[in-house]
Amino acid sequence: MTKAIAILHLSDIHMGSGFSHGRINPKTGLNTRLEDFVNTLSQCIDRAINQPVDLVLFGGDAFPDATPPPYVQEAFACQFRRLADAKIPTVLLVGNHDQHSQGNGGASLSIYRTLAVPGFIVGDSIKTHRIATRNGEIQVITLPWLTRSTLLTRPETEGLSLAEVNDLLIKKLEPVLEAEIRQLDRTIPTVLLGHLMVDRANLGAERFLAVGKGFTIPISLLIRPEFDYVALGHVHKHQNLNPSNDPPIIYPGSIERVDFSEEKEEKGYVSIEIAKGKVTWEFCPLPARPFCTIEVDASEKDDPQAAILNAIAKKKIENAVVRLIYKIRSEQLDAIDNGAIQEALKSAHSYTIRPELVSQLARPRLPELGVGTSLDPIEALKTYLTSRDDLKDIMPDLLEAAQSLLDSDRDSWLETEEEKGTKTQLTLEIGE
Ligand SMILES: [Mn+2]
Repeated sequence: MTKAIAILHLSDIHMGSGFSHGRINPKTGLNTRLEDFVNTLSQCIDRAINQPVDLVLFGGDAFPDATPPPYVQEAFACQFRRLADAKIPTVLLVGNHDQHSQGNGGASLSIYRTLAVPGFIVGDSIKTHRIATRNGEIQVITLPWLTRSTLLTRPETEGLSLAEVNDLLIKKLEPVLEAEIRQLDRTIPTVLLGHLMVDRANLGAERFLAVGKGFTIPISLLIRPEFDYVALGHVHKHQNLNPSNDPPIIYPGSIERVDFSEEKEEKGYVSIEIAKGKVTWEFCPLPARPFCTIEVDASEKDDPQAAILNAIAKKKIENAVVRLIYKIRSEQLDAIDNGAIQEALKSAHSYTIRPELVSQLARPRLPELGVGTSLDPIEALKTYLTSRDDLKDIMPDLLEAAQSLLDSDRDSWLETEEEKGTKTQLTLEIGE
């Protein structure tokens, strides 16, 4: 009977994001959301040290981007350093948010290799790492977020549609992965650690968060008898893509809610026991801060204020990040007492209030987009984006993504210009 190796698998930390959902803690001077992320991460690390586990696998996306402010990097490093102190081997996989996309800028996590942190491995290439743990050896194949520049040259993709580029990438990836699989030691357990979008994944929040930069991997590439466990990152909603568990193909999901799209998702990490040919895993929930959306249509109510207060009273808002969205008619504006609404929301951790005027919703907000004017979809999108100052930075990417969608005959999540630095959001919620 061989000993089992205990692994803690976590992913998508995104430390430093969502500051708009927090406030400054007067005691520390830090945004409370940074403190939340540090708190949940520290609970993962506590578990790893207290159990103790033999190996920690991080599935990628440490920060919102590759150049986080120093104090955010430090907060992250302080937690992972505890693993190094406890002599727990750790693999840090590079996700799409960790890659610097301007040229060959490296990744935010590469510093851990540069500093030669004992026991730390940075997974920024497709490679097999043989790791000696307290309970035996294990091999981990790292498969970081792939961009088309990883596997393809520019001339190869010239003139190809997005779908064709996607297919070509998969064709290139297959033999590379196969080569790693061929040289595996069949006598010790094997984990594939990948930051990727699997075609079977239920997108959850990443759909809104990062966009479809990059391509989709068919699950058949991951269901291999050579793998005892497939540890994934990228999708923020926890899920097992292979319920028959041969092998388990697991997204642990993010450890904290990054935005409101994750409101209803449970957050946590995965604890694994692995021996060659035998694996068990368990999702371990983390006390992530709750998010709460309160939507009220008060436009048909005699007493809109009472309707809004009622809706607030029905929800558990204590210590939650709350957003109140209510609809009223412009004639009802005088009946709204903002002070009283704010008082009712006082126990929330933070809140935003968004009134929507029904009469205003009924007619187009941009005259250029009104009835009787005909615009092609791109012109219409341009007009809309020009009116949105907050989207100005990503406007070129959005237009390009929209054009690609129009050009391709099927939905494709592949971007056309990998060199673009900004994160494009393909799923534009008009009116959001
Ligand atoms: Mn990601």
